Amino acid sequence: METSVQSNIKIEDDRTGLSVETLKRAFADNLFYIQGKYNAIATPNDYYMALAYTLRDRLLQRWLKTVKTYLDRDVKIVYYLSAEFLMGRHLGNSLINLEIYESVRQAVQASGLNLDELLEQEPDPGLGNGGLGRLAACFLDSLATLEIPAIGYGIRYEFGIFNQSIQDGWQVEIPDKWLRFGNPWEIERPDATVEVKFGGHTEVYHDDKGQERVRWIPSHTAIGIPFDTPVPGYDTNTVNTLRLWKAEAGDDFNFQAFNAGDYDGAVSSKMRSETISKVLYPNDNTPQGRQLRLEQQIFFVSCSLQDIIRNHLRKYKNLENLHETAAIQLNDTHPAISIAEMMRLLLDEHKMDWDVAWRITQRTFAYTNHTLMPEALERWTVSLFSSLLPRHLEIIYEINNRFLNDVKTWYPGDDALLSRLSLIEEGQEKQVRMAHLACVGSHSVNGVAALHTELLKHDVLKDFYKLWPEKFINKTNGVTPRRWVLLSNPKLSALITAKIGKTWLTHLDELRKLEAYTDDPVFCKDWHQIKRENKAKLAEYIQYHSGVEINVDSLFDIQVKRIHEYKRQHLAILQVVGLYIKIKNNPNIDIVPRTFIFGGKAAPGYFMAKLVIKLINSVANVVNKDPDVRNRLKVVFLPNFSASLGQLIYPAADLSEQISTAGKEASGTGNMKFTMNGALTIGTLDGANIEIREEVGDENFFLFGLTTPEVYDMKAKGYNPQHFYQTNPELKAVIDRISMGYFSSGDTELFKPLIDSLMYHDDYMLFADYQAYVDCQERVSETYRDQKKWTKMAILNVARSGKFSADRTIKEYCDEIWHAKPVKVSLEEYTQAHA
Ligand code: B1H
Repeated sequence: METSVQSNIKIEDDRTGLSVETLKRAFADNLFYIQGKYNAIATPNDYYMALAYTLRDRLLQRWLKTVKTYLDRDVKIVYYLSAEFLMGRHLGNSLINLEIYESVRQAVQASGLNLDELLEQEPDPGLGNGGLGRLAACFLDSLATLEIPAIGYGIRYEFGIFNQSIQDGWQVEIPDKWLRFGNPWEIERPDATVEVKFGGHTEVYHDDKGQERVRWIPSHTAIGIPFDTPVPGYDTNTVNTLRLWKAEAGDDFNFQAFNAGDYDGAVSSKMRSETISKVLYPNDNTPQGRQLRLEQQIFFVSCSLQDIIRNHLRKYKNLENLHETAAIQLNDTHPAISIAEMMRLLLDEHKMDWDVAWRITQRTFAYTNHTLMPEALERWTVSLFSSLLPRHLEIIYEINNRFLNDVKTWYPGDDALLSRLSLIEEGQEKQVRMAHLACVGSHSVNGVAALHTELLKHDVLKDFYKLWPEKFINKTNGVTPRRWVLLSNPKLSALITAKIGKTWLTHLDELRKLEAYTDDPVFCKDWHQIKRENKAKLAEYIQYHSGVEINVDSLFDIQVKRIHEYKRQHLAILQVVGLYIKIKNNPNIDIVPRTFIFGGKAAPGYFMAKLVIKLINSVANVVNKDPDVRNRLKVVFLPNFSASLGQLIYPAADLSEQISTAGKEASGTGNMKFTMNGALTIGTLDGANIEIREEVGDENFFLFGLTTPEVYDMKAKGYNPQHFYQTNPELKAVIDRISMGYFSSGDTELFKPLIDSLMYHDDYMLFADYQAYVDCQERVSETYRDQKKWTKMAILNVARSGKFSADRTIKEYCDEIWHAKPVKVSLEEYTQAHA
């Protein structure tokens, strides 16, 4: 087969050709010339690497042509700044997006190998914690697919999110050495290195025009080396770039100290720089206020902004039109120091006047908020700022002065308003409020689901909303159907494509056409059969990795996400204990067999979350072994939940658990992945659940629990969890069972912190929602008894999930925030120019 790319070369090139024969030859060639191996001594990793390079070659011509197109033409580029990019494995995704999965499978098979096994060799690049990092990755996929010029900027962590193992029921963290065998997907660009300053002091001086300016004399520097990874779009020539920065010691490596015999001193300052990009902070929804974390933030922000400015100046004379060529999105406040850094670059390095610099900055930046959790709002002490980033602190004070002066003229005499809005929080220790910096310095502030944005406007950021209502906008999250349906669930995808063609992959709304088949018995039978096969595959994995045998025909009830009290994994486990007690009290009770599957990591320093994992495993240990249960109830904790495990799990789910306390989950994105793969949701009116229910229909969604206003109300009136414990005998029995040590070999101390927190505080209102949840689960079971009805509901969930494509989300960002337009990348010209 010849592609249009080669139409004027004629002979298929081994680096670009897509025929099975060429792929097979290229694969063998890469094994020999890159891995330096031949078949008899090649390891599975060698084969994976050889195949990865075969794919990378095929991406490269599109990639370089994309870069060239953006350089040659007047295009607006979207820069997505994020401390996290949870990209997932690259190989499978490249096969999908280049649409060569089948040819490569054949080429690999013809070489006597199995593609699935090679795909499993790839380490999952875990450069993120959870939803926020994965959202950044889905956005890059959609940006490339929609042919929007875009670059993702972040940190090339040497160690990503830890690997989780479970020992004696407890989480144990294992370092993630993901770069151990090399990374075939990245290209180092040492020629594009930049320098970042830290510490020291500032000085005022007068420039040639006699104007007062500030100079920053740092105490030390680090350098950032970019590593580029291609981001291919689906069914397009566009291949965008993810540019991640690695930190190294600057040129100020102290040779004098070294020569004078102070080896330790010289080496330790070098190590200090290299430490910056060593490891991802493993917290989700609770930032760590450590100096190194702030160093990471300024490091990748400064590298990225300098890179953006350098590239802009290569094309244009000056920076005054920067906002016309660049849209910079801040993924939460982690890169919010950008506002001060951009001002510093424009003022100090590019000698711009304040007003011009500020106008450009505000027009360039936009900020996405991802959480309402009060503890997650980043603040840095003024003392840390002044020692690490003295110039940035001055700029922040100046921004604040000017801002508060404006507020004074708009709302004279309202001192309380001033102190609420200030970028500086007064108190025992003064702190810089990063969300305020981001709001003031951006032209757009968005939440990630409708409810979340409303709560931002009327609660967390209400004072800013009062000043600038036009800045606030909602952008409900989405996920890419390429990775999360086509790659993860090939059988369902084939069934869908057989009925409605393949356009749904880029126009997910077309899934609506499936509604016509809900009463087609053959289609429904195929659908059910595919779900069963996906469940069998997961069951096999569980059996292999956890030794638990599960009933494929039981209801697979799944909750996978970071472990957090607000997400309420412990509510699910309380309900499991309730069910278990019912069976114990009446061993012949007629219940629908269920398998409860949990997965997720706890932040290493989050004791309560780790105790929840221990509780799940302890309940599993008792329930799974109890002969009275007779396999009608199984509990599994799947260790090391990750993007790649997600690809196995979402397609196998019957029921998706989305049970956070109303008003706490900003959006959720796992909820969308489950829905797209035909799971029904049991959930609260929180985050994007609300919109999922709106789309799929009330009758196809299992809703329970307090609403956000009810949660606020109950708290305001003085919530007393004891009341629920005392008045609900089932709940009491559950709590007592755990307290008495039933799941901890008689140890009554083990789960006491968890039980006490529920009994005396219950911040997330599990007790208030307990009965509603149990009753709702009963409705789930009754519905599951009617498999035909269940399948119909599942089909309708998929058919109506189109809104949750990240393509829809990105189109909205492009139209309403970035004002960015698609740019076609043509390979024809490339071939001619190249030939
Ligand atoms: C989300 C985070 C987060 N919100 C701080 N906030 C972090 C905050 O390392 N830190 O300091 C890391 C992560 N993550 C999630 O974002 C929300 O909880 C989800 O509801 C949402 O779907 C997701 C994407 O918007």
